[in-house]
Amino acid sequence: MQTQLWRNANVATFHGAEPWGWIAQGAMVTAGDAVVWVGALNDMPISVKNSVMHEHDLGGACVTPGLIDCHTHLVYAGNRAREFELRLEGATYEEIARAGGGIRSTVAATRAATEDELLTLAVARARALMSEGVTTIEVKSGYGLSEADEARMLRVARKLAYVLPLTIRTTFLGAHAVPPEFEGHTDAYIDAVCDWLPRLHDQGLVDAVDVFCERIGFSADQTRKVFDVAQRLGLPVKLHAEQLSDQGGAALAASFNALSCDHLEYVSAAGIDAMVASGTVAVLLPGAYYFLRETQLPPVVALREKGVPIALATDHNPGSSPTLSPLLMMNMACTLFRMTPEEAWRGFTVNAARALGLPDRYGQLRAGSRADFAVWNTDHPRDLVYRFGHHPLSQLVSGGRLVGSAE
Ligand code: DI6
Ligand code: FE
Repeated sequence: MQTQLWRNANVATFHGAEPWGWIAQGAMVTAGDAVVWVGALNDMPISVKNSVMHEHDLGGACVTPGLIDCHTHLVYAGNRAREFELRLEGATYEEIARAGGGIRSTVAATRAATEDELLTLAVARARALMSEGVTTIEVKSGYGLSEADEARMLRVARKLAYVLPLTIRTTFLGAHAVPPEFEGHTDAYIDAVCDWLPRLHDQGLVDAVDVFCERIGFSADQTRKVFDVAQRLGLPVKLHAEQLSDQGGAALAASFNALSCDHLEYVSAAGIDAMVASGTVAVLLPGAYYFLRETQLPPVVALREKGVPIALATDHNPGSSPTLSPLLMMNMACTLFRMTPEEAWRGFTVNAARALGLPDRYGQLRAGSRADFAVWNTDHPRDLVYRFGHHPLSQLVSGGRLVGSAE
């Protein structure tokens, strides 16, 4: 197991009481896939120093935990550029969905693709996320909408972790839309989803369960049916909640101790209180807010005042958030949602880890953490939130291995 010293760095650990968990003129020692020591170089214990076999001089660069994208729909085929034009001409996202476009058009393209084609497309997208420092990705199903097609999507997501040096968490989102063969039979479709879930779980394909709880998706009662099955199987739940309207989804999800409620533009005060009580993370998705030209802001001030942890994610998907830039999402979280740059960073690191129910070795840099980190061409991570459209990653380390560099 190689012990490596990464010195001459400013480290944002997101651990401890300091803003940013900041360590100026810091150094980090990794052994195998773990961080064994982080601190000011002068404080390094002699025993740690003596164990070092290899040194990297980072030249005063800034180091952060590897980013965690805790909400993506990364596996799909086709694109929805035409739908974008229709929306610019005046059609709304909901109108397009009700007319059979939207999610359903991506379902048709995804069903028509082979598993290898889906993997090739997803790998390219995952690489783009890695080029902005991502080392962990949550991937949802939801464009298959049959047992076999959902299984295929989840298998492709699992394969990503073999093809690329990433941690992948899969989420079953069978209840994303009603497929054409169940048109007009939403309750029967929910029964089918509840029937598939135990078998998908048996195949080791599911880490968590999600539902699109929305006027154009599924009701709170239908959501509860799916969550009941998840709970019986011991699977954690999360929810697409109150993106376009208040359906009481956040309170329902909280009653199942949901890991996260995502979107939340229309969440009520009661919904927030329920999330506080259950320790549920709020995942805000500025890409979808921006791309759908929404005007109802998520209640950042109330979430902050009540102490709800806030995570951010790309929500990468072809319909409402076709972005692969976590750094741009951080910038938008500040400009659009009035979050602080430090909050934005915590949203893609420590709080994103929590939103995925990952052990605390993810999303922070301290002794015992997984050695997932990014080295940036700047001296402070606030600089990466302020700029946009740059390519500031210098090196990416996943599980202690250098997996990408700008050189
Ligand atoms: N909310 C979203 O933002 C995506 N799914 C969801 O439930 C949109 C998915 C799509 O339009 O394809
Ligand atoms: Fe989503």
